[in-house]
Amino acid sequence: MNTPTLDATTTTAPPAGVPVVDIDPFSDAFLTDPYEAHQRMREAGPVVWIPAYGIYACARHASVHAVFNDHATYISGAGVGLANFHKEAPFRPKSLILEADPPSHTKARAVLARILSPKTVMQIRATFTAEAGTLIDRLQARQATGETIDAVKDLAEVYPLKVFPDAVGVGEAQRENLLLYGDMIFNSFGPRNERLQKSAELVQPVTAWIMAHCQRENLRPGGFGDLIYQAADAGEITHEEAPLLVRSFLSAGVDTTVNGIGNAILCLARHPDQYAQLHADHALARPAFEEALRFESSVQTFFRTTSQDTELFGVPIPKDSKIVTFLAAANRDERQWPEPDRFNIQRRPAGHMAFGSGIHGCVGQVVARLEGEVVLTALAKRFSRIELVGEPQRRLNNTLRALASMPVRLIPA
Ligand code: OVV
Repeated sequence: MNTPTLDATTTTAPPAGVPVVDIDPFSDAFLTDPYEAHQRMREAGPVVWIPAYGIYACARHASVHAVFNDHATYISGAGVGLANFHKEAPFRPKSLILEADPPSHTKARAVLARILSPKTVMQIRATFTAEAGTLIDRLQARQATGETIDAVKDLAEVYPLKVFPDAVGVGEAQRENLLLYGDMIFNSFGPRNERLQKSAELVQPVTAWIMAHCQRENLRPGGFGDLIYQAADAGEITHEEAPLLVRSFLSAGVDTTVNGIGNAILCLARHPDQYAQLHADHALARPAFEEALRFESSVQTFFRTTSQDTELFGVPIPKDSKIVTFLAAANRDERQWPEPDRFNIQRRPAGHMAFGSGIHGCVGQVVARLEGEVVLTALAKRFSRIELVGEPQRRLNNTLRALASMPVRLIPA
């Protein structure tokens, strides 16, 4: 299970009083099927020790929730990946929201929260709905000519790559760059393994494109990106901070929803009884997407760093320790959910950790939910079944539960 990494990880002696779980959460085997290892960690205790990286880990819902809701003890400013920015320089300028703590986080958060508000969702809903319908009509027509549709490449990647950059105000050309960038960013929260090195090589030629699209002159007036510059005009943030906040949209806004939608479609394809309920009642689109987020969380892990010596569920943790939280494991904790390994769209999984929790809880979640809802609604309206016609392929990522391809047959109603 412990595949060697390119990291010079010295196995640190386990601190006393912490159960040791000997896993490598960034190995191919773990990322392909993490659920058994999640169970082992949850069983071992609320806080465990992973010797391969010398880190603490939380896999239970209660301990993940506790960490996220004590942002003063479990800080983000030292990075939310394995790297401790107190000990090594961040590989890119730190995100002003993700990798920040109050008070600076508060200001950035307020600007993004206003731009990505429920009021914004009311304004973009009609467009997002129409785009989902148009795309899926086109897929149905292509399928009618005998083509096999790939629910990842033709749908889960295409839809967010259309609507979200449109809303941010990024031009149409070379948008696929955002997928490469997202893959690299989410790999960068893990160790410097081969996976990160490969995606970093692939992204190298697109970095200049990403940075250029953080600049005001390349953002459509009135789009989410331009609204950040308007906040700078109003003095809420500085003009130097604006491009970095746009970068957060481009980092976090595509690969997350691509895989949220992909995972949801896979759940529904593998559970035809659940899809049948959705087909019969389109109002289940939203709860179905929510349940898919719980069942196959797009973002599997985030780290925090202790700002002081502390104790978590009786486990002493020294200052400046790294703690990995397994959002996806919390979402299947039998202490929290009845029959956690059952995908059930009638469940109302309030309190799931797929968007995190506390002051860093996903600021884009209303937009993510909108995308998931309208795609699942458009599918439910047109098709009575989604059949897998080939084995879905995973795209292994250090942080994301991601898919590379999923050949399907969409059965018209
Ligand atoms: C939630 C998230 C993921 C990746 C990047 C960022 C945020 C960012 O702010 O750059």
